[in-house]
Amino acid sequence: MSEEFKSGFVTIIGRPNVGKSTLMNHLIGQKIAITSNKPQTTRNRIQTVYTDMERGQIVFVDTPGIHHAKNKLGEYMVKVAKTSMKDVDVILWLVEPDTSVGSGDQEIAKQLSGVDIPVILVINKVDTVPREKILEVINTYKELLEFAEIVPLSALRGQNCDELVDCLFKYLPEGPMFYDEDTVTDQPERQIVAEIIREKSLHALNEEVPHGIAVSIDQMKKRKGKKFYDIDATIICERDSHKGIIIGKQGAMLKKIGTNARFEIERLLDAKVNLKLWVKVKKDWRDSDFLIQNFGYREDESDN
Ligand SMILES: Nc1nc2c(ncn2[C@@H]2O[C@H](COP(=O)(O)OP(=O)(O)OP(=O)(O)O)[C@@H](O)[C@H]2O)c(=O)[nH]1
Ligand SMILES: [Mg+2]
Repeated sequence: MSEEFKSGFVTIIGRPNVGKSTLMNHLIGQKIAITSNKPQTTRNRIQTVYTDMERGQIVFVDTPGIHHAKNKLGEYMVKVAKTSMKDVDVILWLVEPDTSVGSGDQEIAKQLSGVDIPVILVINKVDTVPREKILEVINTYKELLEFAEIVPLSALRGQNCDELVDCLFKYLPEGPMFYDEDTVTDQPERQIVAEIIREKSLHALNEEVPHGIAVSIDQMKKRKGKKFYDIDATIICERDSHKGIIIGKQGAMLKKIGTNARFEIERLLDAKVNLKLWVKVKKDWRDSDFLIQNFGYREDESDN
């Protein structure tokens, strides 16, 4: 270990769908957080660890997108994101490469103006705009807030991501290794499995259905002496009509979700998987404190 080993916490915040989870996955080189083209994909604080034995260790915190909450789950998610800005060494604020700053980003800028932690602005998705536009976006945001750095990149393509890591090490203090070299995330395997099933549901379903979905793992057992898991999971939705859509004609939709999820879970666990999926309706669960907590979205998780 070198003398100037650095370490610290870096939170990733921004509006929904700007690419926070995609960026974190790319930086650590592994898919831990689920992603989708639907806003409000991430619901919890997800911590991952990047270790460079020469330079240091970065603990990334992926957070739910900050939005105007319409139900209790949304309020919980926004609270998780806002709380994550406390007690960190660097804040990464991700935005779209857009010169018109919406009210959501204006609001985030206001919040950030009060913190004395270095804020790095990440202009993501630069692969979607011409080069000239990037400069304009930089200038637009410069007028909004003072940033420690501004880094344009593409999380999806991995463009300029190494530069971001270099930048981060500039702002991290000297410090110890918080986690051993092999630690990648604080997420239990069971939780990642549930999230993979939710991701495949998000990918397969349209309109309002995916937002009202939660996944619970009812059983996850490894067969003795074998690389084989039996997993029972339930997809919870908010209405009978949604249940019908999730199951699909002769079970086709549920089968598709199950097949896609199983494929990825097998890779994660490095084992064969027998996945059984069920669908249950819990009316308006996103507005029930009891059910929200029951599905693993707990206040105490937003406080640490
Ligand atoms: N073209 C392009 N698309 C990207 C890039 N980064 C992310 N995306 C896409 O943007 C969508 C949202 O990505 P996520 O990583 O789920 O976004 P998020 O900010 O975590 O979203 P929430 O969890 O809902 O707050 C996905 O379809 C990604 O593939 C990028 O650099 N370029
Ligand atoms: Mg996300």
